[in-house]
Amino acid sequence: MKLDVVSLFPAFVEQVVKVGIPRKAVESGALQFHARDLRNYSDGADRRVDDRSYGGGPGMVMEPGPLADAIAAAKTAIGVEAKVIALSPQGLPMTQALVEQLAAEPALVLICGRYEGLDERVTPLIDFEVSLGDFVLSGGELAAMVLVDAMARLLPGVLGHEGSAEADSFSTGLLDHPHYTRPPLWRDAPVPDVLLSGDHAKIARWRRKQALGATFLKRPDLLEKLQISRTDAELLREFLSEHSGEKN
Ligand code: 9D3
Repeated sequence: MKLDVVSLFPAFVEQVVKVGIPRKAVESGALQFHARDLRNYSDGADRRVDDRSYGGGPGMVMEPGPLADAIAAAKTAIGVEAKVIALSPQGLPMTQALVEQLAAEPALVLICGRYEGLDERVTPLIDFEVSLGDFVLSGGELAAMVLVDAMARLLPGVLGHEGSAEADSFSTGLLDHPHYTRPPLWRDAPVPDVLLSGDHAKIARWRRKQALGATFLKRPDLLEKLQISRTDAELLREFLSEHSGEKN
């Protein structure tokens, strides 16, 4: 996939592909990434890309001209049909389903807003807006970096089986089960016997039960969206009877 990110802080946005899985995605060729400096598309010698808001009020607005030119340059550089996505507080909430849909695109142009937002007249250039959620950031850069990270791990060949996407929380619709590693006894806390048993069917059943229980306790909203099977309902009953009287 090809990504071009338009921002006033391209050196910041670039950091997302300097580490971890997004870096691997670039190194393997699964991801072609470019951070584009919006200031290079300023129409003044001052490199300004914002101006005061018509109608008054505090805060600056991003001018349409530099944004339009930067988007056009990004599309030319990409060379194939690319969707344009603005990261904005007004956008669709970012979910795994949306990330999966976007990761399947051949190319995307991501627009990071600053100040109060973009001049409304650039909306015809934008396919849709994406938000990280209902809290206030100082700009779109971190949201773009989150989206890049979440997409990179879904690109073909990027993850080995250590993260096969279908085992992911939110792909199953449940929270993850607990994990344990050595030592088998640590500060009086043992690893559950079942995990040392070598009985893979029993382990899978235990993990499913823990995932259902954790989701019930911490994210009941996720459970309500799911069609609970009879075996899952039984596993959840077991979990609750085994955990009655616990704080968490
Ligand atoms: C005075 C009105 N502002 C505060 C509510 C509006 C406002 C404009 C621009 C608030 C935040 C921003 C900058 N935020 C983003 O660009 C942004 C964002 C966010 O703030 N929260 C969640 N997701 C995103 S994606 C981009």
